Amino acid sequence: MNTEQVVALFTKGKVAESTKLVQESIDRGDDVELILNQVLIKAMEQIGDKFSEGTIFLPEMMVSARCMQACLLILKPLLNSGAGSSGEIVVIGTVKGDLHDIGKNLVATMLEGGGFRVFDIGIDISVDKYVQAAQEHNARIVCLSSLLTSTMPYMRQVIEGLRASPVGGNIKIMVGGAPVNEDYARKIGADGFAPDAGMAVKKAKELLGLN
Ligand code: B12
Repeated sequence: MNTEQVVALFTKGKVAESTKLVQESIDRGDDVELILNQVLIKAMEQIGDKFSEGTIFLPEMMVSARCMQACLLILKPLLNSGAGSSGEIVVIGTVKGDLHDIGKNLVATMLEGGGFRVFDIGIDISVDKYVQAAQEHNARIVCLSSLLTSTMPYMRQVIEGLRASPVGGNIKIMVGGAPVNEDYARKIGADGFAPDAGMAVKKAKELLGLN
């Protein structure tokens, strides 16, 4: 299985063939993290690039997302192998105006695998909803995801809203998503950033002084 094959299947919306390819790769004994990071996520990046170049359009991006989600369902139990439960509570969501959730879902899965209790509050989440969820679930960490340069600035508003809320003193805020980086995270006042779901688990533990 290689990235080009996956891009071709994904952009044609071939769900059954895509999942078959992933299953065969697992059955051959290929490393699950390699399948995820070196093939599937790379394929999604290339699909994004093709969209930017104008060689594919929104429908292809939409069917690709459907294929990716089906493949992740197969990988999920293998990624989420559990590494000792801290039981610390995380609230995670994608910020207002942004509907991308594949990366957020992966981060949630990996955090669960890392022993956290995760409340995924979905996509298009306003400041008020983050604050409400953080209070309701007594969260130690709140995670914000943004995939659009147009929704990144909203993360700052969420951070300010959370800090000003009654639970503000007690929570750590972690941000991520393809256009986000360490510098930006620091600039908007986040406690932490991670470039991918695996690193997100390490960062979450570090923020709470676990390990
Ligand atoms: C799939 C996809 C879609 C799907 C989303 C389906 C879904 N359910 O999520 C659909 C078709 C709906 C879509 C819509 C749009 N999209 Co889109 N999309 C993508 C694409 C191809 C892949 C994203 C993805 O799933 N990647 C795979 C996952 C696993 O990676 P990830 O999200 O980056 O997450 C990883 C890390 O970033 C990190 N992470 C993510 N969140 C968090 C959170 C925390 C706390 C931490 C620590 C880490 C972390 O960990 C993850 C796992 O390793 C990207 C291309 C790209 N390069 O990102 C474009 C892309 C993001 N989309 C883009 C655009 C423009 C759009 C639209 C505006 C298109 C349109 N004209 O309508 C709409 C916007 C809709 C909206 N309001 O949100 C642009 C954004 C450009 C920009 N400058 O902002 C991109 C970059 C494509 C491009 N190159 O032009 N899209």
